[in-house]
Amino acid sequence: MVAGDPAKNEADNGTSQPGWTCRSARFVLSANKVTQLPADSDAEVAFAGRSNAGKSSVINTLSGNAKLARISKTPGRTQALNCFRVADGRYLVDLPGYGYAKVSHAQRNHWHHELGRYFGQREALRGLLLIVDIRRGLTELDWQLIAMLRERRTPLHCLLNKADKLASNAAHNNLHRTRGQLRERAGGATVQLFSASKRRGIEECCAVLAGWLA
Ligand SMILES: Nc1nc2c(ncn2[C@@H]2O[C@H](COP(=O)(O)OP(=O)(O)OP(=O)(O)O)[C@@H](O)[C@H]2O)c(=O)[nH]1
Ligand SMILES: [Mg+2]
Repeated sequence: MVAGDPAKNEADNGTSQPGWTCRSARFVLSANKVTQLPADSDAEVAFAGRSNAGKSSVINTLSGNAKLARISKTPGRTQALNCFRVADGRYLVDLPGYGYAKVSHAQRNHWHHELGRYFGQREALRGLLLIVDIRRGLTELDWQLIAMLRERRTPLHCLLNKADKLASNAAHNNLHRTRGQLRERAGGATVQLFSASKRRGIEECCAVLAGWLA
């Protein structure tokens, strides 16, 4: 995709944004440490959330490439900071999930340390996409992450993923409840319904990402 080419962007089936599109995402690198990521002077959006919430699936759905990020039925699949380039100096970063009990102590300590460093120091981080399983809602570990984001004043957008698993009424009830919780505890955070499997919510999500990485 040519950045800023309106003709090509228009043909992009609703995932287009000025200057770049999620569909141009290409794998760049897999980092075991924050220091291995692209230059901190660039701009990126991180995809975070509990293990198995669907972070990697969301990246694949937004990019229109089912094989871009590895997904798995088993929680704990992503064990790296996986970086995808959408435009010059613009990246999406798929983070390892948290909250999976069967990860080894060494792994958990490693990622606790690296994610603490990432959220504490990463200047390139322009916004966080928090992926939540709609059936589970926001959990204590999510709130800890939200608190870190508030401290550094980084925007947050929450996807209630796997919306296809609930009837429409139940999904909307969860959306309203989560919106209320975020209003109370997370200032300007926004939230939407999403389904990676049914490709639902793509336009709304891409518009948020485009705003952050403009
Ligand atoms: N029904 C349904 N299943 C989904 C959806 N999104 C993801 N899944 C499934 O949920 C499981 C986990 O998906 P992943 O994308 O690997 O989850 P993850 O958050 O990246 O997991 P970790 O890398 O372990 O942190 C897979 O079996 C996906 O097929 C969705 O919108 N609907
Ligand atoms: Mg993953």
